[in-house]
Amino acid sequence: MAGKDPGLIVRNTNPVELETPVALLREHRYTPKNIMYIRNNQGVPPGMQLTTEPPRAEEWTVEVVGLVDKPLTLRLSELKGLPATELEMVLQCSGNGRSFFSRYARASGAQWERGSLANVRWKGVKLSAVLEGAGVKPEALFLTAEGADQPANPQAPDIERSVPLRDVLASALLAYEMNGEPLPTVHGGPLRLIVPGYYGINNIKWVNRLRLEAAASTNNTMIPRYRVPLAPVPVGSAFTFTLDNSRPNWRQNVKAVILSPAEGQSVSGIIEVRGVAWNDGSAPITGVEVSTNQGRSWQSASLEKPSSPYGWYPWRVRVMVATGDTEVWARATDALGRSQPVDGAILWNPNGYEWNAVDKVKIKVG
Ligand code: MSS
Repeated sequence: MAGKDPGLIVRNTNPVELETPVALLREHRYTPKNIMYIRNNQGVPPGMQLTTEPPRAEEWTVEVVGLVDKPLTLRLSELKGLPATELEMVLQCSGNGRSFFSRYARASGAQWERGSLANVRWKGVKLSAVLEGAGVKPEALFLTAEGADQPANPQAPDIERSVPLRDVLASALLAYEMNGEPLPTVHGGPLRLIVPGYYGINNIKWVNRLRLEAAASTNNTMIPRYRVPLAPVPVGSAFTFTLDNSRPNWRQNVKAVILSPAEGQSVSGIIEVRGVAWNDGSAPITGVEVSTNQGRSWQSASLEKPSSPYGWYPWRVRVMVATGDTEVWARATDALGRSQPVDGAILWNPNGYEWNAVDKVKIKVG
C-alpha cells in the first residue's frame, strides 16, 4: 500500500488490515506513519486514495446535531482557527491479541498478534470547545460519531460509534494532525475523533457528523460487534449479545507487551527484555514485572513515563534465562491495582476482544 513499509503483516486486503511486527514497533517512541497498523472496516471514503498522504479536503465540514441548542456545521478551517491541543496516545484495536485466544478456542476476526498497536501524537481541537458553541442539552448522555466511509454493500449498516459523553468530554479531540504532520488519509484524515484511553474503534476516522443523544446507538458497530460479555463465558461457547449482558469496548485494559525478544528468537544467558505498557489513562502504570520461570518469581522492570496519561510507558529489565526452550512473561499493574490475568481463559469471548492476559513469549536459550 502507498506509503506503508512492505514488512507489515497483511491480515486482510479488502478492507485493508495491516499489522506492525514487534521488531518494527520497538524502534520508535512515537510510531511513524509508514509502519502504523491499519484497521479499516470499510474502504476510505469515496473520492479518497488509500495512502499515507493527507487528502485534499480544505472544504471538509463536521456537523454537530441532536440534543443541542444550536446545531452547527463547522469547517475544517474554522476548527484549525480554534486553540489547539497536542496529546500522546496509544491507539490499539480492541481485537489486538485476538490470535492468543486460540490457546483455548479460536475467536473470529483478524488474527492479530501484538501489533494492532501504535503510540502517536495527535493535534487538534478539544471536543469540549467545539460543543460549547452548540450548547449541549443536559439530556445528552452519549456522543455518536459518523465517518464519511461507506459500507461496500449499500444494504449493510454503516460504521458509527457511541461513547459516554461525560466520561470523554474533558479529553476527546477532533484531530487534524498526527506526529506533527497533516493526518494521513488512511488514518482518518482530514479529521478524526480521538477518544484518549479508549479502544481503537471509538476513534472514528473521516469524522463528518457528531450526534448528541440520550442513548447510545444500537447500530451493529455497537451491538453485537465491538462488545464483550459482562461475565466470563465458557471457552468456545456461543453468546447472544444483549444490551444488558454485555458492554461496549470502551476503556482499554491495563496491558504490557513484550517487544523484545521476539517469539521464537534464539538468545543466550542474560537478556534484556523490553516492551511497552499502558492502560486507559485513569491512573498511572506503577510497575511492570517479568518472569522467566512461569510466574514463580517476578523481577521489576524500569519504566519511562509518557508525556500524557494516555501514552505508553517503555520498560526494560535484564533477566537470566535457563538453557533450553523457555518463556518470558510480562505483566503491568496500575495505581488502581489493576493488572493482567495469568490465564487468559477467563477473558475468552467469541469475537476475541480486549485480550490482556500476561504476555508470554517463547524463546530458545543456547
Ligand atoms: N473509523 C471509521 N470511520 N471506519 C472504520 O472502519 N475502524 C476503527 C477505527 N476508526 C474504523 C474507524 C477501528 S476498529 C480501529 S482499531 C481504528 O480505527 C484503526 O485505526 P488506524 O488508524 O490504525 O487504521 Mo479496532 O477496535
